[in-house]
Amino acid sequence: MESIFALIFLCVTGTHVSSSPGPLEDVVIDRYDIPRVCPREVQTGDFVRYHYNGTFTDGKKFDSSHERGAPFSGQVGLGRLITGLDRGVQGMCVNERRKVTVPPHLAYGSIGAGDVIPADTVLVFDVVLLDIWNTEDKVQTRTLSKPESCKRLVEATDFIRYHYNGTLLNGVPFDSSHSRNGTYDTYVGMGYLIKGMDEGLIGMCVGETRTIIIPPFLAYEEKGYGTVIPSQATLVFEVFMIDLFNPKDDIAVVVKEVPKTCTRKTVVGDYIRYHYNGTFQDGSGFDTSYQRNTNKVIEGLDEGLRGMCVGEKRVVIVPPHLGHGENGAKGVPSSAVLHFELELLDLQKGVPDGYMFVWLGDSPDPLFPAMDLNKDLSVPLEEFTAFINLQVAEGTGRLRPGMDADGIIKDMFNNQDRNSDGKIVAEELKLKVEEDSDKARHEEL
Ligand SMILES: *[C@@H]1O[C@H](CO)[C@@H](O)[C@H](O)[C@H]1NC(C)=O
Ligand SMILES: *[C@@H]1O[C@H](CO)[C@@H](O)[C@H](O)[C@H]1NC(C)=O
Ligand SMILES: *[C@@H]1O[C@H](CO)[C@@H](O)[C@H](O)[C@H]1NC(C)=O
Ligand SMILES: *[C@@H]1O[C@H](CO)[C@@H](O)[C@H](O)[C@H]1NC(C)=O
Ligand SMILES: [Ca+2]
Ligand SMILES: [Ca+2]
Repeated sequence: MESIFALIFLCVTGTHVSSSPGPLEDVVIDRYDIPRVCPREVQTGDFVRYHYNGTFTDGKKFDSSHERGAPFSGQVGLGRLITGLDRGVQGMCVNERRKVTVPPHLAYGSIGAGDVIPADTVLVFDVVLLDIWNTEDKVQTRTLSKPESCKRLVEATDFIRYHYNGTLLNGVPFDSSHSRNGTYDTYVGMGYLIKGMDEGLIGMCVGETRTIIIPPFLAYEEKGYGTVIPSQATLVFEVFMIDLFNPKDDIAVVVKEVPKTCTRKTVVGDYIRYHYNGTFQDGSGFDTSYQRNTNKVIEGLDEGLRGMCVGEKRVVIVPPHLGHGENGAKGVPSSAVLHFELELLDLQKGVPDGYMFVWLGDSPDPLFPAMDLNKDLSVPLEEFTAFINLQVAEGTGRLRPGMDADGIIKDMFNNQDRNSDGKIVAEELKLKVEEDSDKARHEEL
């Protein structure tokens, strides 16, 4: 079509005389299908993409973009189209259908075009507009919905997770994060995305839905993308922001409530019991629980639990690099920021890693006579239990907090009762003590 029109355009610029009676002076436009919403109309200088069928007035087809296998793309009003079509698509909006009847002097004149179009022929073009853009265009964004409070806006170098639906300007979808069952996760403003997306995502907040319209020169340009994005296509993204952080972020601690009396604050190694509500940035919950052991929590939470007193409530925000990272965890997606509402319920000084019982001062020396409370040279479990509980009660020893004391004591007893006859004798304890000083074993007396 382009080549025919270019050829003919040259011919048409000469004098033209209409020979048939009652000739058309100008193009006749029948806008037979106009979309309800028409945000933009074609103007001279715009680039357009459209499908068309070209017929004679008797309905016989002489050309069709469908038969050529691709819609026509070109710039309006600069002589790349026949004059009739340059005029005929003016004021058109995307998805509009119109019938443009072009008199010969605005088409192929008295010369015609090869053996396709005879001289002095009126042409009828059925046109549907698919895309419209201009080199002056900018990325357009429009917020569709947004949470009332927005603590933080997307900035360049942030890492974000979002859902999106991508369509062409005429509404035909080309891609969606939902089709992959996961969010799209990326750095923003660092060139990993098409230029228009890098720009259009800036300033969004978590929970916001935004439409981003990107002209082709800030998207996939002439190349297009695969079979889904044509050359020179305007792209429309609807984006829902799920999560946002910066790799430079540290944890954030917001103290909500501190009790009046606070005798001691948590330090590393303490045994604590706390309640927490875990949520993502969008407010959905991932976990609620009591947690017992600070050794096993994620780095950011471990840090966020320090310096807390019993009864205190705080919120700790943990970026993924101090949380479950790129791998995520059960119920936690890759690269998720975590919010914890914490309440400290109980705090006890702990025992060193790997120990079940520690002496707080010097241990009795010799140990066996001290353990053998009734001096019968034998220590059964009951006596051993009484001895250990006595140390705890008198403050000379401490059992690992947060565990079943009887269970720990039984384990300790079994460990000393070498021959498993249900009692410890002096010889067994001596063996054990020697072994321990050799191997510096954990967890025992
Ligand atoms: C052109 O003809 C095809 C069928 O051959 C039809 O699908 C299409 O709607 C017609 N009109 C336009 C503007 O493409
Ligand atoms: C997404 O999930 C649906 C249903 O759970 C499944 O049929 C589909 O194969 C999944 N797609 C991908 C890309 O994982
Ligand atoms: C995208 O489309 C899906 C379903 O087709 C819809 O649930 C979702 O809200 C749309 N928008 C975004 C930003 O994902
Ligand atoms: C967790 O959520 C429940 C229900 O909303 C609330 O009653 C409780 O105080 C919260 N716990 C913490 C530690 O904030
Ligand atoms: Ca005894
Ligand atoms: Ca024994």
